[in-house]
Amino acid sequence: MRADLGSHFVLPGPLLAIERNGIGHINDTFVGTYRGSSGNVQFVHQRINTSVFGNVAAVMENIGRVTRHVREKLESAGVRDPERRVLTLIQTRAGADYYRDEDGSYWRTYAFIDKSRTSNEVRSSREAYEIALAFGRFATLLADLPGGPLHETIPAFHDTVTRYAQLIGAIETDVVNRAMGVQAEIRFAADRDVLASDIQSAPGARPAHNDAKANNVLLDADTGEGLCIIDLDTVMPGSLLSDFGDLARSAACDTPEDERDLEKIHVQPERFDALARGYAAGAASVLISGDTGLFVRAAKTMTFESGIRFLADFLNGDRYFKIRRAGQNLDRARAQFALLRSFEKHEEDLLAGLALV
Ligand code: ADP
Ligand code: GN1
Ligand code: MG
Repeated sequence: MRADLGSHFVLPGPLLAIERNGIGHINDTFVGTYRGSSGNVQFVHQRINTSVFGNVAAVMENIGRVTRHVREKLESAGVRDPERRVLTLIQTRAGADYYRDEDGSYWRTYAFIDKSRTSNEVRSSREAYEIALAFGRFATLLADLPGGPLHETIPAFHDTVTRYAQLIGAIETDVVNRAMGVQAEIRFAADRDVLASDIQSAPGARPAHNDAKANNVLLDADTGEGLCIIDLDTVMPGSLLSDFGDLARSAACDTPEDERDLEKIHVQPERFDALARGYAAGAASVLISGDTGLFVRAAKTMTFESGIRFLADFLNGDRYFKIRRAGQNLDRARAQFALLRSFEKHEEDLLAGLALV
């Protein structure tokens, strides 16, 4: 990040420090510390990944609409600390929500939400509940978003049939000669492509988050409460069941997404129950009858979809998801497939638990 980036946004000055945050797989995130009139203030600067998001204006229009709508609703409901419960876009000096620099990179800036943390590996059922409740409430807050449908920022994003076809394309092209080494994974996926008939079409298109994994919620560092939903690039028409499925694949077990010891990857039924209860409580007014009964199917579908996306990216030479070591996308795919096996094994138990939600 260039040191003068902040000068293009309405920020206090001068810049004292920049730190990189390495969590996400897509964008480049930095935290800038600035000297304000009453102490130091931090902001999040994000470079938007334009190979993933071809239409930055559409992404930013969606985020602007969603964050302003949520902010208004929180304020009119008299909720405490609204500025900690929704992202706040900082405007550029020209009055826009994003800035294009001299190199052609696109940047946005958010107010930094202090005393918060994200959880990559969920620590407890209570934490799982809080994360799910926050995503459920977010769905409720978006239900009456005015102004027509949001832009579709990535076409067919959770269309599992298309995702499977993309995997087949990657196998056939085999640009980096990796297909021979992953025959077992390819067979595993082929045996399960029935999942491609699926949850996405069930409730009809409505505003959804579409990247509802556990670490896209900021938790209050002191109380553990789910505070703020982040990573809004894919907020667009979708399915709440996809969102629940993403939550379940990322928070119903306590291993990292790229865990290499597959023996360690198990669904924890009490975590899954906590996620189902939390999501159902937060989204009670927007879930339709029968949705909760599809939560296990949603979890399996999204775990499968994530696995085939990681596998396809491995075959394509790791061009989409950032990797920090060779083979990481293959490890991620294998871990998702192990998790899918575990969902299959526990299916009856999980369904029985859902009857109580
Ligand atoms: P990516 O799209 O790359 O996943 P995210 O938008 O999820 O990027 O942000 C990456 C990380 O940056 C988050 O996991 C979180 O730790 C931190 N972060 C993002 N926005 C904020 C914010 N407004 N306040 C505090 N931390 C933030
Ligand atoms: C990406 O940006 P991040 O890391 O929250 C991806 C999701 C995947 C996820 C897998 C735009 O999310 O779809 O489920 O990685 N985001 C995009 O961890 O493709
Ligand atoms: Mg993220």
